[in-house]
Amino acid sequence: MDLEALKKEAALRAVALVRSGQRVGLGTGSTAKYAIEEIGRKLAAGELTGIVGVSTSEASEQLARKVGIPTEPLDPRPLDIAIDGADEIAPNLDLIKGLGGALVREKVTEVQAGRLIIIADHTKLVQKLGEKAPLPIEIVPFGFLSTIERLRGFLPSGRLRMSGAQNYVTDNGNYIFDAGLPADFDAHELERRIKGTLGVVDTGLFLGMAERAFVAAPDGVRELV
Ligand code: ABF
Repeated sequence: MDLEALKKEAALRAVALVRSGQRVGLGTGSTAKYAIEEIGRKLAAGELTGIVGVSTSEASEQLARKVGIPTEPLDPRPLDIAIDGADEIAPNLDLIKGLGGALVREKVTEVQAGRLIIIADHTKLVQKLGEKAPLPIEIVPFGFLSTIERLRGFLPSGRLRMSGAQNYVTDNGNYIFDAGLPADFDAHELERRIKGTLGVVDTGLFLGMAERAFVAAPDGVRELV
């Protein structure tokens, strides 16, 4: 089974938790795409009604519209559920997210969700965060070299994300510093320290936010809680 089929399997398991009338956070990335498509399919088939989607990126908003999911911008009302991918999933369901560039909108949206359901293929499982992926950190463009210098004071390895010859720009108009993580660190302390760094908007550490994860492997979908 190829990775795309696995991602879709995980996505379908998550969408099975969505109920008619719910406000649903729509994640970003190639796995979340399958969830958005499945919600659209269920709406078209009458298997779901009255869904309102809240998108975590411009790309997801466009896809949601294309597949017929009514959407609304985020407002202070809670979301019933959000479904999103991840770049790394630790055994306690702490996550690294943001290689897709949507970490701030994802975090701002998903913190309001009663349930955050993560969907992924088995390559995203790690024993410790930072094992495979860098930690994306969104920073404001103004004075970005100074912000990076401050971050390098305690995260010496890492680089500004590029898109070809240009700096990569998020949906919020910001830049991303992809930091290598040290071998040993306390995730909450690291999050506190990074967010306390002038010029930082937020990090791709999603700690204690996920309720469960559906992780698809060739021998089946594992549900982690
Ligand atoms: C979003 O998409 C991000 O938080 C994460 O960076 C990425 C995962 O993408 P994919 O599902 O394409 O691997 O969920």
